[in-house]
Amino acid sequence: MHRLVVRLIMVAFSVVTVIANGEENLKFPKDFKWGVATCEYQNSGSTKCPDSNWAHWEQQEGAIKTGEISGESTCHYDNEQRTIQQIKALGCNTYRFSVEWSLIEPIQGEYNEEVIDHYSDFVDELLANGIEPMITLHHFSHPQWFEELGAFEKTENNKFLVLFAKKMFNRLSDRVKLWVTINEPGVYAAQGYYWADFPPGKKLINRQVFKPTATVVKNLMMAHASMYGTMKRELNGRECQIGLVHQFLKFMSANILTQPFTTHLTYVYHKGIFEFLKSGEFKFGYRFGLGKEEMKIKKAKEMMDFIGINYYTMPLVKAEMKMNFENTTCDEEAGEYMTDMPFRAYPQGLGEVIRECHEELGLPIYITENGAPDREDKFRGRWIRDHLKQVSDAIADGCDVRGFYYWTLNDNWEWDRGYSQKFGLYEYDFETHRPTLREGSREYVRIIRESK
Ligand code: GCO
Repeated sequence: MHRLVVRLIMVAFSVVTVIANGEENLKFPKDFKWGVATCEYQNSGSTKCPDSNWAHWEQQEGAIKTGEISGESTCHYDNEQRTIQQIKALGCNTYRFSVEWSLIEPIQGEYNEEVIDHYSDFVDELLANGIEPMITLHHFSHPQWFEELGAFEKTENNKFLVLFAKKMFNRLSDRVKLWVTINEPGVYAAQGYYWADFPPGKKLINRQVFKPTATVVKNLMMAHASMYGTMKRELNGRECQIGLVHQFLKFMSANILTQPFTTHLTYVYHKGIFEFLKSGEFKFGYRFGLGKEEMKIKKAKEMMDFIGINYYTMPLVKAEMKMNFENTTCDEEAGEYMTDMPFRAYPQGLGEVIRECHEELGLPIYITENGAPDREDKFRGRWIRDHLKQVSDAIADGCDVRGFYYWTLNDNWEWDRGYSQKFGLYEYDFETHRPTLREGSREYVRIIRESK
């Protein structure tokens, strides 16, 4: 309550800046956090992280649609200064990145202190450059030994992630104030167990189809709750905010025939989790033939200090589809367009989910990922402006959005799609290892500059 009052006073007194941005007016509080988001595995690849489940997975025939392996990617781990200079050139004052568990604990129980020191030094460097770190503890990649133990298929494995979280938190929470436990539990479970195109690629466990999706989501939620509780107990008076990042992936139907399918998919990726966050009651798979799992633990408010929204699209489905979006479309008459993945640009969806979170969860909000794959840089600037307009409008309506992290800094490894998707604000030359700011990205730079 006290924090809420302080926050309201701060918002009331903070000078709100108006940006003359074409016909649109974008307004952000003075203390708004401007960021970019990355993931270590996607940027350091299997060369640096050979003990990751992803390094093992991508070697399998057919696992990666482009037939590539991640290799060195953008050599993120060994280029801290370059990363920092790139972030500064954008005018950003915060950076979301992941600490790679498979590098830190490549063998169960054996921590590599050098790697932990590396992240600690990186945090110091970020802070010295006026960039606030936001750390993600689990971003799809984890040690292969954890995968071989059954990862989140078994509740008893959660303790390994909790121990890792505790170790990193104790080392860095004197300086890192923003923490994400798990990135996109819904996507992790759906890709790994429902579609089976991410590791471990299992649709069937004990002959029960789809049951694993429900079990894995449930265990991820329990892992989050345990991480949160453990980290909070380690605070010792420090002020840290700990949250969960969820992708708000809702599917819409282009025609009535696809409605049962879109309802089902929305449930798998989003609704089952969101209902749980609202009520504390988990009834995953209920009525959806997913294998039933039930539990009652805590509501979002009791187990997170903020919600991280990852938002890209609300796919418009025209026929039964696989997760490669091949049967999705857009409404061109309404000014919509397709990105390269291809999914449609649907900025109003971001406004909708921000309002939904504000009303239903009542927690501070960070937009922890938003961005577009746009190889030719045809619409990046427009995408950025349109999505930030939604954020600005939601703030004007009273939603407590505290920051925005663009996905992502450089073109990088897009999981099962290899290097085919160009999400970078910087175009990355994988031969010379040189990043170049894209024209469209200047819109982000401009909006940030004018909001300060
Ligand atoms: C995810 C991730 C990122 C992706 C990004 C673009 O949503 O899968 O958090 O790792 O690269 O979303 O697809």
